[in-house]
Order: sequence, then C-alpha cells, then structure tokens
Amino acid sequence: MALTDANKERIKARLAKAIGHLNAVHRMVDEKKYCIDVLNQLKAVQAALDRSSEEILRQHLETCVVDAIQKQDSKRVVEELMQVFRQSPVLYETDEQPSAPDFLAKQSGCCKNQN
Ligand SMILES: [Cu+2]
Repeated sequence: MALTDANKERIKARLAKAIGHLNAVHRMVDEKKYCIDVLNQLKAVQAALDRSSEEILRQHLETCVVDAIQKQDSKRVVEELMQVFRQSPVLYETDEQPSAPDFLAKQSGCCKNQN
C-alpha cells in the first residue's frame, strides 16, 4: 500500500505551499533583502518541508510498514528507514549540492529511473 488519494492531495498542497514560499525567498535574495529576514523566511520553508516529511513518514508507518510487518517483511522496512535517516546529514555536509535529477538518480525505489 502506498499513499492514499486523500493523503497525496494533502501532501501535494503542503509542498505547493512550500514551493511558493521558497520562490518568495528566492525573490527576497534577488531583491537583496536584509539577511536576517531572508534567513527567517528560509527557516519557515525548512519547517514546512520538515512537516511534509513528517506527514509522509506517518503515512508510511501506518500503511507500508504495517503491511510489511503483516507479511513478515519488517527487516526490509526497518533498514529502509534507517538508511533514510543515515543519509540525511550528508545533504548538509557537502559544499556543492547535486542537482535534483542527479540526486534523484541515486535514490532507490520509485524515483530510481526518473529523469
Ligand atoms: Cu510507504
């Protein structure tokens, strides 16, 4: 089981809102707004993305993980989740960020073959 239609729409709405907010921050940088104002807005975008991640994680735990446990496949889903959290800090350690398609190409699962 994956995303339900209702959850999909809710998560898409959250992400669309974050994209709009990030575009506003991009404009702030373009307009050379005060650094602290840009940082505060960027923190708000990051918080919105964190809430989106949290919602996706909750959905995953309630559906995919429950399903996997019922099918005696808990080791795989636990390892997947551990890997997600292991990889997260790497995003902040490199000076140069990979472009979105490069980043997605390194992922496994449904995003693996997109680009
Ligand atoms: Cu899932």
